[in-house]
Amino acid sequence: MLIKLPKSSDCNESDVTPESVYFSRRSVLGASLAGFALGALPVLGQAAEASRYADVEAGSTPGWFKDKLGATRWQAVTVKDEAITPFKDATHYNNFYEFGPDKGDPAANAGSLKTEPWSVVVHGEVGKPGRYALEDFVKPLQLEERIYRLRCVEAWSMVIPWLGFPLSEVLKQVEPTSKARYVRFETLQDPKSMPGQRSGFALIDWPYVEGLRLDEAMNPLAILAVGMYGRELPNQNGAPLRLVVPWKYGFKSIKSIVRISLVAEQPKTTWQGLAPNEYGFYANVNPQVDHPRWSQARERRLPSGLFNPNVRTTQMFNGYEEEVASLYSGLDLRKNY
Ligand SMILES: Nc1nc2c(c(=O)[nH]1)N[C@H]1C(S)=C(S)[C@@H](COP(=O)(O)O)O[C@H]1N2
Ligand SMILES: [Mo]
Repeated sequence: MLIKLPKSSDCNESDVTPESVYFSRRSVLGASLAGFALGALPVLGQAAEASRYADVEAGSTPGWFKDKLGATRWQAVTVKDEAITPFKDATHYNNFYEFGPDKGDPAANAGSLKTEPWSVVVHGEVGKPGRYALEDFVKPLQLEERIYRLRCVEAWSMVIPWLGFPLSEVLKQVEPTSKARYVRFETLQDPKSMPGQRSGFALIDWPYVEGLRLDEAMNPLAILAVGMYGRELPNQNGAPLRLVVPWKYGFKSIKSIVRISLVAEQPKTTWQGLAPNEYGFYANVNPQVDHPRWSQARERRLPSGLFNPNVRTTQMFNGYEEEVASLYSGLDLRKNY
């Protein structure tokens, strides 16, 4: 599969001090990245690549992940001239309400999540339904590094180097039937290991549910991630398997997935169900359509502090307009927020 790296993915703003991490990567790959096609990318050694992420804590690295990591296609998609968010921020400023409502709760509490063994049920309008052990689920897939902006609906953002594979590859393998029009995802429900599910936080009707239209799910930018920063996913970031949809607000990128269903009707999703006037099914990043309680025109890019809030302009579709705008031609994005 060949994905072109469109120019609009690149951000040319130079108002952010690049992290040392970012510079060392650039010096490895040099200028040869400009305008490349995926297939032309050099495959670098695992050690060289992983060492770029100097501030990353070692994980437990399950065996199936180690096997995959060696053949990773590094930098399959990247953002130009934007610093990668430090690992510490990406793993200590989280939304994962199953582990509590505050940004620090997931890092403090997600250690109780047991991610091995893990299985994923694929069912509904598919030719090949089944329950797959995670290691079997990932076996036919090649890991790719995708460096994406993540824009939360709360108006903060990060740049995260994910490791994952295109969702389309998984969907093709399970053979959606002609009735399949949407994909529905479900997070693990386990009040024993997820304290937020015991307290019934914010009236969420667990499990957390998200969904995409099938054509959105087939877009090459939509991935299922199993890692970040050259290692497996930390629990607080949605281990062992999460969705990443970079042109949509972060709440679409559902964590710790146990069920993927191909369905005919638009799924009822968690945040839309909680506050339908504030959170829509589409949730495309759109600086022109404000949240009822705050503007979406700008965002705080982490790390962001009192003296340097690091504010930047929010881009249409989070900077992925060229790749995804055609999915929404003829759709009123004000009504379908
Ligand atoms: N299961 C589940 N998935 C979730 C959430 C959640 O609370 N539960 N929060 C979402 C929100 S609001 C955001 S912004 C992202 C945050 O991902 P990160 O913590 O890895 O940055 O995860 C999303 N996925
Ligand atoms: Mo979010």
